Amino acid sequence: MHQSSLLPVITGALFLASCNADITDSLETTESVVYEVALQTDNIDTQAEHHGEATEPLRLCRLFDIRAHLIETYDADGDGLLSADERDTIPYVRPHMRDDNANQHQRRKHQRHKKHARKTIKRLLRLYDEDRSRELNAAEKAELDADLEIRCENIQTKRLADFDADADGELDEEEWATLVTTFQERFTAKRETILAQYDTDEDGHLGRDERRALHQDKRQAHRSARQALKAEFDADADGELNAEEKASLRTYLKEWVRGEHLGEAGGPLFLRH
Ligand SMILES: [Ca+2]
Ligand SMILES: [Ca+2]
Ligand SMILES: [Ca+2]
Ligand SMILES: [Ca+2]
Repeated sequence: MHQSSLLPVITGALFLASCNADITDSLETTESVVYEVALQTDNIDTQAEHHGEATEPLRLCRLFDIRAHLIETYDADGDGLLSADERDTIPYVRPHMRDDNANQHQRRKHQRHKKHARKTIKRLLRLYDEDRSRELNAAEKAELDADLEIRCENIQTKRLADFDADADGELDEEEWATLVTTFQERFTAKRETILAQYDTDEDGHLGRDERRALHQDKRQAHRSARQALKAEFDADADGELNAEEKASLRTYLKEWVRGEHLGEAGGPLFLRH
C-alpha cells in the first residue's frame, strides 16, 4: 500500500522539478487546507447554514489542532490525509455543491473559489520562500507556521476585546453566539453592498455580466493596493523596489500575516479577502 501511494508522489516530484512548478504544487493538500483555514479565521465569509460548522476550527489556534479537527471531520477514506476531493467537501472552505447534480452556477462558483484560494496560498508561500527556490524548506515553513499561530493568538485577543462581555477571559456559548451573529451580519451587509452596486437588473443575484464587472473592479482594487504598497516602500522613489526595499516590504507583509494590523485599513488585499 505504501508503494502504491508513494509512486505518484515520486513521479510528481520529478515532474515538478523538471518544469519550474507553481509553488502551491510543492504543498501537500492537507497542508494547504490547514493554511486556508488558518488564514480564514479572522473572517468567516460563509453562508449562514455553515456557520455552526465553521465556528469549530475558529476556536483552534495551533495548526496541529486545526489539522486534527479537519482530519477527524472530513477524512472520508480514513487515510489520515485530505485529498483535493475531501477538501472540497469542507463547507466553509468551498462554497457547497449541494449534490452530484450541482447546477452550473454552483460549479462555477466552486471553481472560482478554488482558483482564488490557490492564488492566496501562492502569495503566502512566496512571501516565506526566502531563497526563492519555489518551495518552502524546513526553516521557511517553520517561520510561516509560527507566524500563523501568532496570527491566531492576535485574532483571539481581538475577539476577547470585542466579544468577552463579562471579561472573564474566555468566550462562553452566549458570547460565541454574539460573535457568530455579528460575523453573519457582516457577511450579509457585504453581500448587500455588492448587490446594490452590481446587480443592475435587480433580480437578487449576480448574473454573468454583473459578476464580470465585479471581478474587474476587484482586480483593479488589487492592482491599486499593490501599487500603493510599492510606492510606500520605494524609499528612494526611483519607481522600483531594490533588494533592501523589497526586504522591508516583506517584513511588513509578514506583520499582516501575524495579525498585527487587524482591523486597520490598507495593507495587502490578499490577506483581507
Ligand atoms: Ca483522506
Ligand atoms: Ca525556499
Ligand atoms: Ca466571557
Ligand atoms: Ca526604489
